[in-house]
This record gives sequence, C-alpha cells and structure tokens, in this order.
Amino acid sequence: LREREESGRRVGVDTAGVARLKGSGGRVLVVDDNALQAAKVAQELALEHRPLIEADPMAALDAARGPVDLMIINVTSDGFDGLRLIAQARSKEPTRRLPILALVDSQDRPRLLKALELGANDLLTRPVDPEELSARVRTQVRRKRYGDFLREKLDHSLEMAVTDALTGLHNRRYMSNQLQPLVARTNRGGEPVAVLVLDIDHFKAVNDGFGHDAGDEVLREFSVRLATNVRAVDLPCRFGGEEFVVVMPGTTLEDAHRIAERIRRDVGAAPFRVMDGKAHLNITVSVGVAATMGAEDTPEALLKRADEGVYEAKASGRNKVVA
Ligand code: GH3
Ligand code: MG
Ligand code: MG
Ligand code: MG
Repeated sequence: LREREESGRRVGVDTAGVARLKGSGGRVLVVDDNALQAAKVAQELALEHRPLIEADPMAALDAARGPVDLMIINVTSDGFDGLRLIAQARSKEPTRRLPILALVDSQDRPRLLKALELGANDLLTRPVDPEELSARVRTQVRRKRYGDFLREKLDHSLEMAVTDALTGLHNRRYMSNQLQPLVARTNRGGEPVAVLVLDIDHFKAVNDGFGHDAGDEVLREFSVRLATNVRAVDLPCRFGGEEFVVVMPGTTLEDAHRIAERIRRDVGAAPFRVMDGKAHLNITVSVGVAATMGAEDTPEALLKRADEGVYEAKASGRNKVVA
C-alpha cells in the first residue's frame, strides 16, 4: 500500500550540479509505477544524469514533450501499459525520435520483442544491473545529443541558405523559389501577384562620402523601414547590392502601388542615423511596380516590368514610384 501511495507522486532527484560537473548528464524520464524499482534506477542514474520519475503514463507523455533526452519505460507494469506508451510516443512529434529504453523481464520474450518492434531503442532487463544501466543510458543520451546537434546545424544551414547575411531579409534565391509557384498559380486562374523592385538613389555617394560601413548601416536601416511597411503576407528580400524586391501575393497593381508609395514616403520621412549619430543621411528610393498580366506571365517578365519602372523613376528624377 505504501508503495502504491508513493508511486502516485512525482519524485525529482536534484542532481543538476553533479550532472553539470560531468558535462554529459542527460535528462532521463523514468516511467514506472513500481516506486521502489523507480527510486533505485533514479538513484543510480543521479550519479551522472538528471532523472525524473513519473508513475502515470499520460503525465509521462506530457513531460516527454519537454526537455527530456531519454525515457525509461517499465513495460511489465500491472498498473499501466508500457508498450502502449511506447507506441504513443512513437506515433507523433516531438517524441517520435526520443530515445526509449524498455525495462522488461528477460524471460518475457513476447514483451521484449514487442517493445523493440514498437520502436524502443534498447532494452534493460530486470533486476537492473547498475553498470549495464549506466552504459545503455549513456549511449542513448550521447546519440540523442549528437542527433540534436546535427539537426540544429541543418536548420541553421537551411536558414542561412535563404537569408541575406547583412540585413537578415530573405535573399534572392528564396525570393525566386517563392515567386515561381505564386505566378504559376496565378496562371491557373488564381489571384494576382505583384512585385516591387526598389533601388536606393545615389547610394554610391553614401559609400564614397561616409565609407562602406556607413553604407551597410543604411542598407540595414532601409531593410527595417521596408519590412515594417509591408504586410505579413508580403516577402521583402534583398536582391543584391542596394536593390530590394518585395513579392506580394494576392495583390493588384493598384494595391501594390499604394504600398510602394508608403515605403517611399517612410524612407524619405526621416534621415538615416549612421556612425553612432555622427551623420544623418537623407535617403530616397526609386520603386518600380508590376503585377501579373494574363495567363502567360513569368516571374522573369514580371520582374523585368518592375525593373523598367525603376529605370523610368531614375530617369524622371528619382524618389518616385512608377507602375
Ligand atoms: P542610382 O541612383 O542610379 O541607383 O545610383 P547608385 O549610386 O545608387 O547606383 P550604383 O549602381 O552606381 O551604385 C550602387 C553602389 O552600391 C555601388 C556598390 O559599391 C554599392 N554596394 C553594393 N553592395 C553593397 C553593400 O553590401 N554594402 C555597401 N556599403 N555598398 C554596397
Ligand atoms: Mg542599383
Ligand atoms: Mg544603379
Ligand atoms: Mg541605386
């Protein structure tokens, strides 16, 4: 009875300090309603890891969505179905890839095999041998850490591949990838797509007069004003140099023109503060606007028309929007 009462409680063993000392400590969720067995396992783990005991499988599944590196699940419990818990953890994110050790009786071949079949990464047999526990847990925690590391690196690389390093806006590659399917959808009878091409006026004079770093600061501040003046659905990108593009899904030429005008005004409204306030520069921008026409339009043709707008704006005195 006492064991049952205890089992309902969640017992956290505070070993964060020890784990940090050793560097590689994992957060290990021990899912077991056998309180004595769970406490023994946790105590053993606490030498190197941060164990947490959970007697209830639903609460465990919930906890496993948090910062956990490994679950040890008792699959021989009378109180809950450990095999079912493995299946549930494997069936959806974010526990799909979470390492699982199944705690099982070595003679219980059917459950042992079932646990592996459902996706347990390894087994622990009862009674638990401390050295075996330590070795198997360490292997799983290492694997998990390395997997997390690779995934983070991959996410970062993917992000970098579509981001402009100077401004944090999307880059030209990303813009092209997004524009292609949008124009294709328009051609199948979908809503229109508009683009803006923006080119900062006399930008070379900024570099020549105040240095390349001041030029970079202008590009960053310009990006902020650009991004804050478009809608959430719009995609502001740095096309290269001092040239920017905004892709506007579901936008008519008239609406795009209005937004372009708003951007042009905001850029010219207040000087750009650069070099820690040592200089305040009046910046203007020329903008070309185009929207999809007919069913045969292409991203290249669309951008070319917007580019012609920029050329016209430059030729007629700059600081203008031309559709
Ligand atoms: P216009 O009004 O006709 O557009 O004149 P402009 O001076 O803006 O145009 P131009 O194409 O002659 O000059 C663009 C300059 O932008 C030249 C180039 O050195 C500079 N530039 C391109 N990329 C960067 C960058 O990343 N940082 C800085 N600081 N300057 C850049
Ligand atoms: Mg240019
Ligand atoms: Mg130019
Ligand atoms: Mg320019």
